[in-house]
Amino acid sequence: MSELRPIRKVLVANRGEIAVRVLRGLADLGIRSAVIYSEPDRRSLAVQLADEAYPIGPAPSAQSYLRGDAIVELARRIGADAIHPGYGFLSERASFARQCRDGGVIFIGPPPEAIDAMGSKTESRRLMMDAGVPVVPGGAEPLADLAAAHEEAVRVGYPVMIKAAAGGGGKGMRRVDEATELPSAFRAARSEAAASFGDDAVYIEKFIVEPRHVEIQVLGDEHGRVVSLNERECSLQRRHQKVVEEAPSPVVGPELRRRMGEAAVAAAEAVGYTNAGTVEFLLDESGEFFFLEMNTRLQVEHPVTELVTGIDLVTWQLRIARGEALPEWMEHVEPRGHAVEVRLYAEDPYRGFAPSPGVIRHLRLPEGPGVRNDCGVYSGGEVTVHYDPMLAKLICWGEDRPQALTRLRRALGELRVEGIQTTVPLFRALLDDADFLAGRMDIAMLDRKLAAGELQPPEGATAVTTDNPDLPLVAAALAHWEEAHRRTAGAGDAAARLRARWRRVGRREALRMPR
Ligand code: MV4
Repeated sequence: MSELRPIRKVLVANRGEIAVRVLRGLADLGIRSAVIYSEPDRRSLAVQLADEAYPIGPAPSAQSYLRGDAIVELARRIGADAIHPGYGFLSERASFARQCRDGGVIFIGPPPEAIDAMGSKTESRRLMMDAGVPVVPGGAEPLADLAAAHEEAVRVGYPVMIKAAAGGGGKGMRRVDEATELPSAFRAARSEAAASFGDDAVYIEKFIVEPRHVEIQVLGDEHGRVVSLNERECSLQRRHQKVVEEAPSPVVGPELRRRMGEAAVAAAEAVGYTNAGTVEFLLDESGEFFFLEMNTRLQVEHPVTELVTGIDLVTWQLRIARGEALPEWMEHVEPRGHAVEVRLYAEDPYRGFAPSPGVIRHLRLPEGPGVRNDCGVYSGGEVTVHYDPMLAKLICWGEDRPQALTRLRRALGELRVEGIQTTVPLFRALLDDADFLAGRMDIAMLDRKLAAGELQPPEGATAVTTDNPDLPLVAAALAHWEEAHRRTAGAGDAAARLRARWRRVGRREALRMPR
């Protein structure tokens, strides 16, 4: 094996759970780690776990985690051979990948040309059509004017979707059901595209009704091999934010998996892709799938793929970046068992997902067979309003989907987060939802159920209180102590202090209950 470029030290240009995840990958390869941190992150878990940590600026991302120049300069100064961008922040900026290249620092990700090619929806659609990857029916050219939009919509057939050419993530997107709605939707999509991307170009696609979001994980090396590591089902999302992901998809069998995998590999090859990437598809009820976009980074939900393939994606990102070749066996990886991930956000799901910053007064993470936590916080740590509210991911593996879900139920029962509200009660509710349990879902299901007031916390607040497995223990301990105290009446100050302490435990337990 020729290791063309030794990597001895890596700068992690990110924060939170993904910085921690990358640090672990570095440690597992015996590579020295450094991390940047903003002022509010100075006591973060990533800072505590890294071999070296460097301040990068104040809270606003533009003055800290997005300072590409300063980050490349820092990497050079501290002798880091490479930068891992994590997800978000600089991870999908071709300009940053170029800055790294120009500065002689390895960018752990795809070449800037591949990021650029996938960054434009119209360009990537053209490339995918040429590569034989199925795309949603529609145009590949920006629409000149309203007349062109009318013509295209009739050709494609209503309902249609107007999308920003420069877009992604749902911005500048409008569903249009009939011709009368087209003029206002066209204008709205245009101005939103201009505001969001500085480019008002829009195009038209057929609207796919109630599809699933199924994506394929790929890895590409620098020796011409691109492999598919199979699919993740990501339909459970709220307003374009994924909430639950799993692998494999409950509706993808070996044949569809093979075809989607081949399409994803063709997509990656068409843009000269290397490193880890994800090809997103819409999968309709008939089993037809359509390329949506490619995410040119490591994704939040990568652990479900790791758990069903046994492949450590972060260490492979590093190995690819130092020039290693992917082994031949990676062409034939089948999912083993089933994995489910839930994202713990510091948000109150029953108050409109309002942010819930504060100090984490107590954190008890679940453990045991089939349980993995990718967590960026700790007991006593503070959650601020400055960044994405995702605190941690809980990922459970089982031999099959029912066992994975049973373990998730067990793990959620063990989990305690005190001091802030989290999305945990929503997951408990989902585990009682017949559609979710049956694997029936589409991209609109979560929003639909939330709007209908479904997915309330199981049995309501008081019932949950009696469910708390700790309360009987506390009660028994208190009774035992009081009995002992009666027999040694007059034991004095120590006993009074102990009694006061038990009362505090009781009060804390009461506060611990979900509201
Ligand atoms: C679509 C679609 C239906 N038909 N395109 C949303 C974000 C962007 N990445 C693409 N999106 C969609 N494009 C056509 N032609 C439905 C969505 C969509 C969606 C896609 C994936 C995951 C969640 C979604 C939620 C709402 C809409």
